[in-house]
Amino acid sequence: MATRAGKPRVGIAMGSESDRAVMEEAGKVLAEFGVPYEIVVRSAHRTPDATRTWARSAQRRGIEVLIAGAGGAAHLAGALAAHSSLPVLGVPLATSPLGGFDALLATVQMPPGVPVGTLGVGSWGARNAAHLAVRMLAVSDPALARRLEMRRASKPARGARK
Ligand code: RP5
Repeated sequence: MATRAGKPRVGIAMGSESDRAVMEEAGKVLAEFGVPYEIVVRSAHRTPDATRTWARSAQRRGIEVLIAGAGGAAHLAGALAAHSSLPVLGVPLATSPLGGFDALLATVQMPPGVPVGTLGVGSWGARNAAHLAVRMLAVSDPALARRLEMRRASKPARGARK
C-alpha cells in the first residue's frame, strides 16, 4: 500500500497493477491540493477478501472518500460501496476490447441504495474523481475550501491533454 503525504483522507483502489498509470492521475490532482491519499491494488474478483477488508477498515482509518478505477466488468466501485458507507467515486477504465463502455455501464448502473458516483472513462475520469473528492472534502474543511477557491480563481480548468 502506498501512502502519499500524511494520514490519508482519500483511498484510491484500482483493480490491477495495469491500471496504475491512469489512476496515478487522480493522485497527482490530490497532491496538488495537499490532500493525503493512499493508493492500492484491490480486485473485486481476484482478491475479494482483501478488497472487503480494505473497504471496511477505510473509515476508521480516517479516510473520507473512496475512488475506484477498474476496467472490463468493473464491479470494484460497487463492491466498495457494498462494504463501506463512505462516498465512492467510480472511474471506468478502457482496458478491454470494448474500450471502456463495458466498464462505464458496470460502474454507473448501481441499484438504488448502493450509490457509486461515476466519472468519465480513463484519465479524464480519474482526474475528475480527485477534483470531486477535493470539493467534497472542502465542504467541511475551510482551509481546503480556500485552496480550492484560490486555485479556481488563478487557474481556470485547462483543456484536456488526452
Ligand atoms: C480489471 O481487469 C482491472 O481493473 C483491469 O482494468 C483489467 C485487466 O486487468 P489485468 O488483466 O491487466 O490484471 O479487473
